[in-house]
Order: sequence, then C-alpha cells, then structure tokens
Amino acid sequence: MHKSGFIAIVGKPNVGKSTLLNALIGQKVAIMSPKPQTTRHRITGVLSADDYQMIFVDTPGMHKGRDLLNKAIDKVAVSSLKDVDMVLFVVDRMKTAAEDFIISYFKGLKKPIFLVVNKIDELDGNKGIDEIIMSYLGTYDFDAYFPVSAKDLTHIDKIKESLIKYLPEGPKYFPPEMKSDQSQTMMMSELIREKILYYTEQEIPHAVAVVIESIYHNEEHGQVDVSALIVVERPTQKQILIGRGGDKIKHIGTEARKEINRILDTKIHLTIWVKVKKDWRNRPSDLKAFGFGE
Ligand SMILES: Nc1nc2c(ncn2[C@@H]2O[C@H](COP(=O)(O)OP(=O)(O)OP(=O)(O)O)[C@@H](O)[C@H]2O)c(=O)[nH]1
Ligand SMILES: [Mg+2]
Repeated sequence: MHKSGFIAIVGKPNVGKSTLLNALIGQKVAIMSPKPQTTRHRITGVLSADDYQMIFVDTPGMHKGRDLLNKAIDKVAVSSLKDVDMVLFVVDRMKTAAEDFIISYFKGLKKPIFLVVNKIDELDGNKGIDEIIMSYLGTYDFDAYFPVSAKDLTHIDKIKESLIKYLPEGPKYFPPEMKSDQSQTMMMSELIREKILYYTEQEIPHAVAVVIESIYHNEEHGQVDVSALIVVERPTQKQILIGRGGDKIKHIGTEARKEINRILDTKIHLTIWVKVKKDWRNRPSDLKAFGFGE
C-alpha cells in the first residue's frame, strides 16, 4: 500500500518553520533568516520513499498584519490549514497570546495536529522542554508532541516516523526526484531576497520585493545571464540598499550568485537593478504584479 499526504507547517514568524522544512526534506528549498516574516509564499517540499510521499507546505508566519501585503500573506497560512491532511504547529517558547491566536484557527479542523517545540538546543535540558509543552496542555488536544532542533537536525527523524503512521493511503503526487514545486525563477528571486534579509536592517528587509526580469542562456560564455529587479518603497531605502559606492548591493549580489550557482547547479551572471515603487506594499496592482494575492 502506498501512502501520501499534505502536511502544513504553521506557526508564529521566526520560530524556524522554513528551517524545519529544509531539515525534513534534507535540502534547502525555502529561504531562512533571523528576521521575522521571511517566508511570504506557500512553499512546498516533497519527501519521497518507495512506499510513501509526504508533501510539506511551509507557510508565512502567522500574526496580525496591518498592511495589505501582510494581510495577503496571512491568508496563505490560513488557507493552507484547510487544504492539508495534517498540521505541524511550530513553537519556540511557552504559550502566549500570539500562539493562542494561531490555535484559534485549529478549532473544528478535524485533522491530526502536532506540536513541534523547536530550538531545543537553546533550552536548558528537559526541564525547559517540559515547561513549554505544559503551557500548551489544556488549550488544544494535540495528537503528539515533538521537541526538536531543526538547526542541529535533532529528533527530525522522530517526526517523520510518526507522520508515516498517520498518512492516508494515496498516490505519488509528484515524481520522486522532485523536491519542491518552486520554479527556478522563484528560487532565484527568493535567494536574492534571503541575502537582502541577512545584510540589511530595520525596515529594509520588509520593504523589498525581488522580481527576476530575464533569464538568458548565453551559449557564447556558457553561462546563464540573470537580470533581477529589487523594488523598494522609498528613495532613502534605495540609497541604503545600494550602499556607499555600490558596496552593499555588490556584496548582496555576490553572495546571492554564489548560492544560486551552488543550489541550482548552474553558472549564472547576475545583474541587479534597484527601483523605487512608492508604497507598493499597500497597492493591490503592485502586489499582484509581484506575485501576492489573487
Ligand atoms: N538555535 C536554533 N535556531 C533555529 C532553529 N531553527 C531555526 N532557527 C533560527 O531561527 C531563525 C528563523 O528561522 P526560519 O526558518 O527562517 O523561521 P520561520 O519560522 O520560517 O520564519 P518566517 O518565515 O519569518 O515565519 C533563523 O535565524 C534560524 O537559523 C533551531 O533549531 N535552533
Ligand atoms: Mg519561513
């Protein structure tokens, strides 16, 4: 009998959902960063074996967002909850109002929901783990509890072993060699955004959108010429992103190019442009153009 199913990974921003997805798949399919609200789209990671297939759905961190971009992003996680067979609810601390807000969406879902306590490498042994798990008891009847470290790959296999038992009978939805449903173009723009998240501060990480404008297979040089556009909201953000003498954007470009070459196993030449689009996060037409919302 072949088993398969869709499993959503949900939780607050920055708890390590994307790191967990990559750990479960054994390959980087989702970008990760120390800044909250890194993930903006639903990202699928596929884990295939002879007799099962698990399709993990990484979602943006759930919180009460204010601008139109955040409202569109929040919808992704909420709608994913409805579409899947099971849910991994990732937390990294004791329960507060922010976690209660997410748990309120679980009521009436009628599907297995598991509590994943991530970042146990930062805790003071089992005592810390127990305290966190205890704080969730009584709020929701979770089907199992998994203390893990997605960063150190601790107990990741335990999650997989358990999920196999809950998987319903089903087909292989994806070819076994496929690890993600993300296109190469999407992966490239995400990796560029990841470097911006790492190398900029304050409002800049959240004010950018990255669009791949063209990809050209340059036979003459045996490389792929990629042209990317970074959109920001204000001229001051453009200045900061470009940096003194173009230092900052050069560094971001170099780091992004190196990782794209490695992950996609292609030699790319990357050209980056920065453009100001005033208040794009609150303009429905811009949001649509950059791949958000309906
Ligand atoms: N110490 C520790 N840090 C972790 C672990 N897992 C993730 N992190 C860190 O937590 C930060 C956030 O990780 P992400 O995977 O981007 O978190 P996320 O939940 O996907 O965040 P959003 O997409 O913004 O909702 C990064 O700096 C990770 O390196 C872990 O097991 N231990
Ligand atoms: Mg994420």
